[in-house]
Amino acid sequence: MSRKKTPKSKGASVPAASALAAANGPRLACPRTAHPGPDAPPNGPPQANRPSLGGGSDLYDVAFKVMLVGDSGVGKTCLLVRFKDGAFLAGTFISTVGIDFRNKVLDVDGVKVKLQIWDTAGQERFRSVTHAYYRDAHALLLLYDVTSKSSFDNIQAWLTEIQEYAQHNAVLMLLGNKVDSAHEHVVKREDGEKLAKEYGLPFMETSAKTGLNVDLAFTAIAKELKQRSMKVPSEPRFRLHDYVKREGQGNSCCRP
Ligand SMILES: Nc1nc2c(ncn2[C@@H]2O[C@H](COP(=O)(O)OP(=O)(O)O)[C@@H](O)[C@H]2O)c(=O)[nH]1
Ligand SMILES: [Mg+2]
Repeated sequence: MSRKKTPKSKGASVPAASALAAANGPRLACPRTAHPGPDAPPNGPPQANRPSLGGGSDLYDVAFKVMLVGDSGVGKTCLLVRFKDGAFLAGTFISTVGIDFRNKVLDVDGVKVKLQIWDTAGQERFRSVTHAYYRDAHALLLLYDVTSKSSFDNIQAWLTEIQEYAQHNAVLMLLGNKVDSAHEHVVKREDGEKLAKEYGLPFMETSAKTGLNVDLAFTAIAKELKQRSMKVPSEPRFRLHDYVKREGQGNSCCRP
């Protein structure tokens, strides 16, 4: 975590990743908005206590790194675009290459929390790029696609990776994305809930297309990280699992 009032950037891609661009053929993905300026550090992610980001005028009190992980095509980039820009546009030929990040500052109980969200490419060939970033992540959002059984089956492999490379106390959340989809939901909500329970993870179904539970997922992470970093004795303890269960729309607890 970093704690410094500093201007924010909109994000940047890592030079090493661009070298991989040629190897990554185009595929369907949601489009991104104008690409951010070259404010990423040359040798990996910004250090936690070093305000390495510039440009823009938003200030923050605390900053955290969040990683989006999961198979290719589950909707990581779309989820980030939905959260950052409130948009969903399908069918453009832009793909995530290696790793990329965007910043967003949230107001959490009067504290400005900057989330620096790292969007990874799920392809095997980029795994080595991604591994280097796990250790700096304060939180990881692990996605599968409710219309893809294989993306769900691979969650265990992703969890193994996370256990191996991420910090042991990183905040994790499991998200079943594309819940809006007209395609058959081959992964039922109950399957997601069961897996999440097995691993002690908070869980929600999301839609980058409609925005269902997208802001909530990031807000929940921001609240948890903020609470962990700024222990205010008078503040009631934030309980991530309870918050997600209570606030998540479409959760089985809240259906009629
Ligand atoms: N119906 C639906 N399609 C989605 C959703 N999220 C992503 N997609 C589509 O799934 C494809 C892959 O999305 P993308 O964000 O590139 O996946 P990534 O490889 O995990 O980053 C694109 O064609 C998106 O338009 C969603 O919530 N609902
Ligand atoms: Mg992507």
